[in-house]
Amino acid sequence: MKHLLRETGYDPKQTVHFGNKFLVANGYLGVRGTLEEFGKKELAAINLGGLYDQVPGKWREPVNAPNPFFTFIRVDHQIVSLLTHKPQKHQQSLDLYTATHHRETSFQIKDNHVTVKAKRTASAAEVHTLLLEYQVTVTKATHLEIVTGIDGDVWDINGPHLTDYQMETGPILQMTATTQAKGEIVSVGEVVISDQQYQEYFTMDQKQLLRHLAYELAAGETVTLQKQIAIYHSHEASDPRGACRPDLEGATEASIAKAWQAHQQVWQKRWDLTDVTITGDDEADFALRYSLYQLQIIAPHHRSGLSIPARGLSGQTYKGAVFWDTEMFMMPVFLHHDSRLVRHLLQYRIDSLPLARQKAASYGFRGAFFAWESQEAGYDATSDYNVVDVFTKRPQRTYFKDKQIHISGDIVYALKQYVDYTKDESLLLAGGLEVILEAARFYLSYLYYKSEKDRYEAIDVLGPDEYHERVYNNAYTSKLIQFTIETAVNLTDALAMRYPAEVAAIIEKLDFEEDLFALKVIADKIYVPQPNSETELVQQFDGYFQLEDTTAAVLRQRLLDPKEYWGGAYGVASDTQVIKQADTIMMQYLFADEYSQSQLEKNWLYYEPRTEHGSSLSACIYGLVACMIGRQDWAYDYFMKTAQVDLTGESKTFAGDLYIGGTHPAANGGAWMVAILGFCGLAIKNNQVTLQPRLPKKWAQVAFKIKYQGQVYQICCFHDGAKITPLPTTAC
Ligand code: IFM
Repeated sequence: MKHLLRETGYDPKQTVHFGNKFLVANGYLGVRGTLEEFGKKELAAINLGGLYDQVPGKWREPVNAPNPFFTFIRVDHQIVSLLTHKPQKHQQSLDLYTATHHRETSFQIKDNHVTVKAKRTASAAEVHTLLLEYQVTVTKATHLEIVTGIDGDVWDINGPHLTDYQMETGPILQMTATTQAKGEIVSVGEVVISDQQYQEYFTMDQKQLLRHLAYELAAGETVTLQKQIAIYHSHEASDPRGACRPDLEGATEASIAKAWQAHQQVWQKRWDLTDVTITGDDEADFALRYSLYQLQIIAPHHRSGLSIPARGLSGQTYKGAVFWDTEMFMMPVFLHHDSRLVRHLLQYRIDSLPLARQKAASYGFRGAFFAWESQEAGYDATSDYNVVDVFTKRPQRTYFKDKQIHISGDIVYALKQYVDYTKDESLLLAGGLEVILEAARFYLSYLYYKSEKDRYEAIDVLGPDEYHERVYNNAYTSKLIQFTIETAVNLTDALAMRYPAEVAAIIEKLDFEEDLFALKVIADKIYVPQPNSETELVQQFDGYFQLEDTTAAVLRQRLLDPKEYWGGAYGVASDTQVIKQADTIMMQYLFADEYSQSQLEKNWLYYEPRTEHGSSLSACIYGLVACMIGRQDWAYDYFMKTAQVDLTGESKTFAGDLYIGGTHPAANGGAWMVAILGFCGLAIKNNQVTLQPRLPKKWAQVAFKIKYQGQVYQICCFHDGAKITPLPTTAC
């Protein structure tokens, strides 16, 4: 089972892509896969999840911490690094099983062959701990200086976010800085242990604090430096500077070795449950494992109430905000392994309820309208002008924030999935039901009663396909509204039977009696576009079929500038049937039981050629539905595209000067969904684990585990059946 990602040779053009591809993270922070000597020009960053800052006039985004991995060498007083010298050999690798980043680089400096090896990680056992082992070998007697410290001159997209740098030297090197807007404190400390004698001195400038370790090495000697790092910020500790100290004081070689071990043990346990093995297709096998790696490094195992941004912890793109990506694309895989983690993620939405209420009220509605680009406590960071027109350079009005109302329903959908899968109703009583009721109340106040048709319509909305704004009766949105309202009514009734006092208290607290009655009255009058009786097609929104019928390829030829935005008021796609991503097909995937095979197939065949797949959320949904209609041959390419998105780096990374790249956790989750829910056909039916394998031709077998109702199942899928074994028995 391949678990090593390796790239050999050094190509500076790959630096940005490798920063994402070789990411290590632990749910608390992400360390971009740049090299130790790199700085902000190479987009080196330690991205702090959930800690945001705003510089006046710029977008609000997460903060990057000072970089404590910053290290380079001087060989006989001359700096030697990838930024100054061509390497003789270079390789960078990532061990997925231990979430450890490795590099090995050798330089020929006159007749001295100098080799630098480093490995580093962000501990999964103690999330404030980061570890670096740095090793230098020389073939000639050398005066070697290892310069290592904390680089506070960090890369920011909309910064600088840190100010008022405080520096301390001594056995613990520490840099503490303050964010601009809210004065949050970020503190980074480090200690080093060397296996050789050295002379030490410190240097500092405004944003950099370095220790210089000077060695006299004999020919053939190797020096190894162990570095332990602590990072805390104000969300985690009232005194972040002080919090770092106990972690670092008294560090020894043995204690650092123990920290490495503890980290590896956590990962061993994680993979034991989550790994998937695809036999017969090594490329797919590795791509799926890599996708699972990307998801696990960013999952907030350590803290409830934190969620996952759309670009994970790979940087500040998309303002470090949480989108529907988490609920609809990442939660399914997490749910099958770790319901506690899903609870952590859902808690984030429960905690966001006050701001969701405020957002609804700000538009004149009642209930809860959750943030489209959600930051801490549910603050909506979506800009009214999310796109810049390439021709006029003017910000373009977009309606993602105002009209993508399906977000509240997406959250309800995820809550319901959680309860159905775990049977844990305690989350409902601890805020979950309030989210559902307030989402339903929002839709109740949003829906428009069309008297001549005696039905409720969702007008002026924006569905998953972001190229068509402000449409009427988007099927996806309307279906999610109907689902939310039905869920609110049914769950309240069901829960009231088991927990009458608690439910009565919630209804009273929300003053919901009348609204509950109203929801019951309108529930079966909500208009959701249905398949046409002849064509079996569901129209994406009113008037969609009347738009110009063309393809993404044709639109590409119409572009005057390759970076033009396709949607909005004047985009090339806006007046055509070309859509950005799965929309009606997404709805049919979520509610597949309500459609016949023929309806699913006809819609797939209609919408796919009209889909640009301009979002990394699209391919997996087409792959899933292709599996559902028994077309695994169609599904395979969508699976590979989804599973390899962060390996190939083939998505856009820059729009003009704006960096928009990063990792794609929704696609990573989508890869698992296509493989396990699609190709293996895993489903829970009548509280039973069921499978309906429809494997791609070259896959001989898929082996994986899931945890359902506290029981771990080992599952093996073949072309002609499946084997489900409750553990501890080993199956494959
Ligand atoms: O949530 C998605 C959206 O559906 C399409 N644009 C990018 C967002 C973040 O991934």
